[in-house]
Amino acid sequence: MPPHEIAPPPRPETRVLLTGAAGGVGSVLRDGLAGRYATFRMADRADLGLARPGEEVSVGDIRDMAWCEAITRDIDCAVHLAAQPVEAPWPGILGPNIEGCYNLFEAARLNGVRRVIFASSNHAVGFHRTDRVLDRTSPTRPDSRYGLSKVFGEALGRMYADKYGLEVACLRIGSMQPTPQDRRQLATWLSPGDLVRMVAGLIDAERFHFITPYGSSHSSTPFWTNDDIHEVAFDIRDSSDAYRDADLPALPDDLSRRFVGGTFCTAEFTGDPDRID
Ligand code: 15L
Repeated sequence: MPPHEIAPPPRPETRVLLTGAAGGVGSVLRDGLAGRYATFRMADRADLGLARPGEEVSVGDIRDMAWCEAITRDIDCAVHLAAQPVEAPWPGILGPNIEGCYNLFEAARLNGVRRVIFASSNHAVGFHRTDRVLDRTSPTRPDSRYGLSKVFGEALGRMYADKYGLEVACLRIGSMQPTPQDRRQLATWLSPGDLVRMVAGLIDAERFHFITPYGSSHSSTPFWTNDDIHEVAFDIRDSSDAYRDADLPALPDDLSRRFVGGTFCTAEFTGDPDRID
């Protein structure tokens, strides 16, 4: 059995780009989506090693517009992961997550790429309370400069969908880990297999305009629901409930437990938690 059991693609002729292919999420997708599509182009600033069978490989910087134009050429669907992946001082966010994200969407438009799947994050909605269940109508509430950059990417995607007709999915990834690492992740955990199946579902979907699905496996204590997203039928098979009785650490304080973004919310926090409804 392949590492992540998954149905064959309805359109194997699809040409797919994966930016950030050397990262944690990217490596899982590189393995899990291998062999599915006519073109499978890996792009990263880090070493990607030799191209594997059926792959193309390109090393460059997402801040470089010429490179972005080169990697999006002859592509139907760009899966855009390349980014600073956690909170950082502003200059570390600005280059890859703002300028780089713009470059990728603009290069995709110039090259006639039909669909972009943008790796957004739960930190785009991190300052929502954990005692509510979010859906696609919930407003963004970034919990960090990193979360703010994901809101930027989502707004950029919305503009490219509405103005230029790109199909855009912003997958608000929870916590992609082999297993949940703490009690918060009983709500946010996304198994590697479900990640692969979700992204494959987004690549293979017949059509959508702009969607912001949440990326997590099943949970009986969810922070969000995808019930209202009818365009894409996700094949989610794993559940964090299998780890509910495990000896997982709780987050360190009340504040980080109160909000979806956990410790991303408490870092640098000088606000008044009771004013955040
Ligand atoms: C993210 O967006 C980060 O990229 C990842 O490192 C984790 O912090 C994850 O969110 C999470 O919230 O667990």
